Formats: sequence, structure tokens, C-alpha cells
Amino acid sequence: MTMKLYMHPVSTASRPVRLFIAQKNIPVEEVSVDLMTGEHYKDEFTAINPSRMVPALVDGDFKLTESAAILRFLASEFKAPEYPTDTRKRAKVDEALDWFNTQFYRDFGYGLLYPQIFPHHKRPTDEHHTGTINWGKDKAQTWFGVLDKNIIGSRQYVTGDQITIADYFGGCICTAGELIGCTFENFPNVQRWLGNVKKLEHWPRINEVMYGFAASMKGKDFVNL
Ligand SMILES: N[C@@H](CCC(=O)N[C@@H](CS)C(=O)NCC(=O)O)C(=O)O
Repeated sequence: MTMKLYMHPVSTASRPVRLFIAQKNIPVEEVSVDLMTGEHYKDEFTAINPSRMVPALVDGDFKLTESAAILRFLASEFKAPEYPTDTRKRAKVDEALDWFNTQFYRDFGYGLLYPQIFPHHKRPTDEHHTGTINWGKDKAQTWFGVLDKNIIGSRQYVTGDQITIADYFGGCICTAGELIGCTFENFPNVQRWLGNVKKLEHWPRINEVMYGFAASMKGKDFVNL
């Protein structure tokens, strides 16, 4: 039986997993879950992920949620060098994955981006809404500064000169910023690193729907970095 990945093409958490699967030619069938019509709230999907979120990987009765866990699993299962087996190198990849997945994603994704683009992230009052976005912007600036100077610095990728699953993951979270027009011009190392990640052969195809969504919002007045 082929493994199935339940996903949505614009979803920030689905994109790195889809990209990795495409790059490594891993035999996985994609199943689209329409978040816009609430398909993830239906019984068929909540039986897979009661948290009602994509992505989710299913292989028979093995179900795995959480994008970073899915990346780690697939890379381990298919013995990909993007998740090194040397314990110290692997620990540095895990460190970067956790860094992106916690404070960075919370403040940049859920603080700055999503409240501006998704209606269900609108806060109950204008004051609350504006406060959330300003807080997210302020914190995200700090995290981007650390990413630019300390994590990437002169490296090609976040843990060195080889691409790892942390670059797939972090690169997809950062580029979600393009939905609100982020160009990262104040963060030259981030720009250079994203340029490296975007050289992946399947980047354009996997991100096509996301860029279509970004184009549909072009010209809107977003709070930006
Ligand atoms: N921590 C989860 C987050 C997954 C997540 O945030 N998924 C979003 C799409 S990017 C989702 O399914 N949202 C459904 C909703 O907002 O109702 C992961 O990394 O997989």
C-alpha cells in the first residue's frame, strides 16, 4: 500500500514535506484536504488527525502528524543525508527544526502573517488585532536578526554547507512571508540562504499555488518586516 500525505498546497506546514517527498522521489500519494471548506473538520479527517490540521501521513494503521516529525520520519526511513546519522550533526538539525517550529513560527506565522491573511485569525477587537500584529512584527524582527547573523551567517544552509531537512522546514516558513510582501532586504544572509533553498528542482511546482495566492493579494497594505 502506498503511503498517503494529507495536505493543502498553500499550507506552510505541508509545503516542506511535499517538497522533500518530491526532491527525494519518495513514493507517497498526495491527498488534498480543502481547508477553505472545512474538510479537515469532517469525521474522515479527524479520525486521522483530531487536531484538525494538515499535514498528516498515513501508512496503513500508522498515522503521523506534525510536519517536522514527518520530515524526520521520512528522512530516517529513506536514509536521506538531509538528516545526518552522526549524533552531533543530527542534534544540530533537530535544534534548528525546533528553533523554527517554536518561537520563530509562533511570532512570525501566528503573530504577524496569519492574522493579516486568514479571516479566522481575526482578533475580537481592532485594538487586540493590531496589538497582536505589532507584537508579532517586533518579535519576528528579533528572530530574523538571529537567523541572519547567528544561525546562517556565512553558511550556505542553516547547519553548514549541506542542505538538511531544517532548510526545507525553515525555508518554507520564511517564504510564507512572501504572502504579505516580505522581501527580507534587511536580512541579506536570509535572502542568500532562501536563494539556495529555492534552487531545489521542485521548488517552483510545489510552491505554485502559494505564489498564486500571494499574487492575488498583491497591492494590499500589509504590516511587514
Ligand atoms: N504544528 C503543526 C501545525 C500544522 C498547521 O498549522 N497546519 C495548518 C495549515 S499550515 C492547518 O491545518 N490549519 C487548519 C486551520 O487553521 O483550521 C505541524 O507542524 O504540522
